[in-house]
Amino acid sequence: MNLKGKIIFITGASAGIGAATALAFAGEGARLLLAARRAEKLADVAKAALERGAQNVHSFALDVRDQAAVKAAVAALPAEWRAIEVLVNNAGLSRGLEKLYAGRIEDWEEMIDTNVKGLLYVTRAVVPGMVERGSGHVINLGSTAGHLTYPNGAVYCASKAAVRAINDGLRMDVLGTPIRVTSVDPGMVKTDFSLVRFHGDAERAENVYKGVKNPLTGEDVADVILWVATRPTHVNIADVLLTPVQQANSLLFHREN
Ligand code: 8X3
Repeated sequence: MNLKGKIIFITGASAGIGAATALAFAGEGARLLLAARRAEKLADVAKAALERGAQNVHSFALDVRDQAAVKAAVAALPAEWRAIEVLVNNAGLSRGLEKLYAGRIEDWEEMIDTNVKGLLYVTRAVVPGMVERGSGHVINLGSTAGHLTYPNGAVYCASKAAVRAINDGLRMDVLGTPIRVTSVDPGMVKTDFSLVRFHGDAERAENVYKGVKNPLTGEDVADVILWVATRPTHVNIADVLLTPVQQANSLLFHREN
């Protein structure tokens, strides 16, 4: 599908995979709807996207955990921004890496509220318009963690397993419409992901990537997201699992000293 002039809605677009995805779609001459909690960071992404070739950018602050805010933000979109062609449900995070019985309940709430409930709220707000217009594509950000649980990560892994189930369920529920539904499931990606997970502990975050040659970048994942979106409209890519070459699954890495 040619994305020139098409409206692409990306959540969590202020950094990492979200920001890289905004730039990738910008290169196709798309129109970008960018949302994230940090509005000031979004302004930088918007500027870069326009320089990269985006036809237009409309960005707004949004916390996907706030159901009323999600509903209101989508309802308040200017008329010329309503026909969303691609929704990239990217907003998500991990918090903590502890045994389940020692985990911080606030961390669990944040992951489940963002990765699962937030994704559902945005989907619920956007997909009816796609069905009505008879066109659209929902791209969910899953994870290798949704395919194989790792120790100390039960809740994050559960949230990504939920994304898998929601992705599959939505695809069944839009059957009979032209809507496409895809999950893009990366393994190790070098972004602020680990820094966020460890509440800003840079040393602990850096250790995650230690010895892993060439982890994925946000751009690598954005490239796959763009690929699934640009397939012919009769082709639905259900799921893409991608890792760095030195990662076999969410438990097994090759690390060099
Ligand atoms: C990111 C992959 O293994 O760090 O979703 O949880 S992992």
